[in-house]
Amino acid sequence: MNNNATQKELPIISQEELEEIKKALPKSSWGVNGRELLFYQGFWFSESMLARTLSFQRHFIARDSDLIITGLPKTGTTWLKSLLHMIVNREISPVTQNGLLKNHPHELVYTLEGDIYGEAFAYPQPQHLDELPSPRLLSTHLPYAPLPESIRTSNCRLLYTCRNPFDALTSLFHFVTAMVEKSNVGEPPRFEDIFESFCQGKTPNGPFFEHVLTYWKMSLEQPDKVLFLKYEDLKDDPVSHLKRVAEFVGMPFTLFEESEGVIDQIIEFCSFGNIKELEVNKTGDLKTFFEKKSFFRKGEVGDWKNHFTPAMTEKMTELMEEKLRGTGLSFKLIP
Ligand code: PPS
Repeated sequence: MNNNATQKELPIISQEELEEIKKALPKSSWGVNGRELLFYQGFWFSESMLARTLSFQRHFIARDSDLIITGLPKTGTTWLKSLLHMIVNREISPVTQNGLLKNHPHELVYTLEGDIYGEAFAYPQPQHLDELPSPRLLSTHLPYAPLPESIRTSNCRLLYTCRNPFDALTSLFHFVTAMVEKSNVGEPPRFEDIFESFCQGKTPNGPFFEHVLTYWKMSLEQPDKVLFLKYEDLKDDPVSHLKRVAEFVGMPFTLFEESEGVIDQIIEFCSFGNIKELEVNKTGDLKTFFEKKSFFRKGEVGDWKNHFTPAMTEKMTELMEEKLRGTGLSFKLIP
């Protein structure tokens, strides 16, 4: 892959073409005010995310040096963005002056199909990507198979974050509820409706287990290409996992840094309690429809216990056992 390759030419995608593509796709509601998801390349996307995804697929050119965070929504993306930003920039901006003091993590690590491509540009235009210095820190919620070809074939590295499905679903429910309340359009969703959709695989970028398992498999087959991280592991043993991340991106901590406490400083700075309380994350919006604070809710393992009925617990447990059987993957459900 040519490391100097640049964005493919605009225009992104025409409305006409999009309508043609949409017509041919299966559709389903998912318990949020009758909003529809469309089934594209084996996964479910909202209408606006489909348009952005198509643009992203067609136009993005990866650099070998790119570091791309991937994962389903609500599985620890914001946390990993913070940690990765600090690991990569630790020489030029130490903890006391780091970029997270003045920027929300999503403003430092762009979500490709959310911030860069599509109709509602909030931050940079696609050309801006070419101006970012290497290594570029980027992110996407896309499953593995629909990723732009250059991501799959270049030497860029993927850091996958996942979380147990019980907490991921609970977090998604609260996030969507906050979005509906902010927009003042329609009724807030019901937990039981989102639960049923989730079990049927119908949530944005779902099916959940298929998303997780393709990256899991890739991480076993190509460990230099895909690093697989679990939210619960990061909570349990942040030091080891921070070291894994730093090694994976080719910037291991030196013994001197370890003895100076750099790892602990990064963990502490990015801890839920600290980062949630930063002024920059407490007020204002990201684009127009997300409140910055909605990306920091409880930050715990096991909050699902406050939402699941015994019947839901049984159903999700059975589904998880069925999907993960023989894969070697398991999740921790309580702290
Ligand atoms: S998004 O919209 O996909 O970017 O959301 P994502 O960041 O993947 O997930 C949001 C959940 O992660 C929690 N969070 C954190 N946990 C621990 N430490 C830190 N620093 C942190 N930052 C965000 C956030 O609170 C959401 O989980 P819930 O369970 O809803 O609290």
